[in-house]
Amino acid sequence: MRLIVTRASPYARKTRAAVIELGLEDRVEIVEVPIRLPQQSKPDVEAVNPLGKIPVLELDDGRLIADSPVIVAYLDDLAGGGLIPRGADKWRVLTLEALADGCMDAGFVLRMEQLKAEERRDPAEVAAYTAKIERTLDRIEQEPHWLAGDFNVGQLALACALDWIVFRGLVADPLAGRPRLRDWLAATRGRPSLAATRPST
Ligand SMILES: N[C@@H](CCC(=O)N[C@@H](CS)C(=O)NCC(=O)O)C(=O)O
Repeated sequence: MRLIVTRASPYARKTRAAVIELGLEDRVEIVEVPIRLPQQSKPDVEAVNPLGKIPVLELDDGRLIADSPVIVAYLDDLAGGGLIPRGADKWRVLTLEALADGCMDAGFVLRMEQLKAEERRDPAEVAAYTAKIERTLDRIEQEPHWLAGDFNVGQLALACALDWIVFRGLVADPLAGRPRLRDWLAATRGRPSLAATRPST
C-alpha cells in the first residue's frame, strides 16, 4: 500500500510516525509529493483522493483510506493495536487526537493568512484561530490525564501539532508558560518515529 505525504504536513507526519510506531515499514510505501496550496492543482494526489488532500493511503487493490485519523485507525487495526487503546480509555485518546487535529486545522487557517501580503490579512480571523489554539493548549496543560498513560495516537497528534506550529511560527511560542507540555514534548521528541519525521520544506 502507498501512503502519500509531504515533508511539512503535520497530518501526514502523524500517519508516517504511526507506520514506524506500529512496525509497518515493510508494508507501507511512503510516497512524497511537493507541498502545494489548496488553490493549486495536484493531479497526482487528486487521482487518489478526490479532495486533493494529503495524507492519503491507497491500498494495493486501489481502495482509498482518508483522512489522517482514519488512516491511523486502519494501520492500528492492521498491526493488531498499539496506538488506540481498547475500552473506556479509547475516548480520552481519540478526543486528544481530535483536539490536536483541531489545532492543526486552526494552524492551517493561520498558515494561509501568513502566506498573504500583510495588507490582505484578516486580523479578526487571525485572532479567532489563534485563540482556538491557545485555549486548547491551556486546557491540555491544566488537565494532566491527557499526557498520562502509554504513548498513543492522541499524544502523537499533539506532538505533530506542536512541532508544526513552532516550525511555521504560527503563534507565539506555544510552550512558553506551559511547563507540563514543554517537558512532555522534550521527552517525546526522542521517540524514533518522531525523530525520523521532523517537518521540513
Ligand atoms: N482532515 C485532514 C486534513 C488534511 C489536510 O488539510 N492536508 C493539507 C496539507 S497540511 C492538504 O492536503 N491541503 C491541500 C488541499 O486542501 O488542497 C486529515 O486529517 O488528513
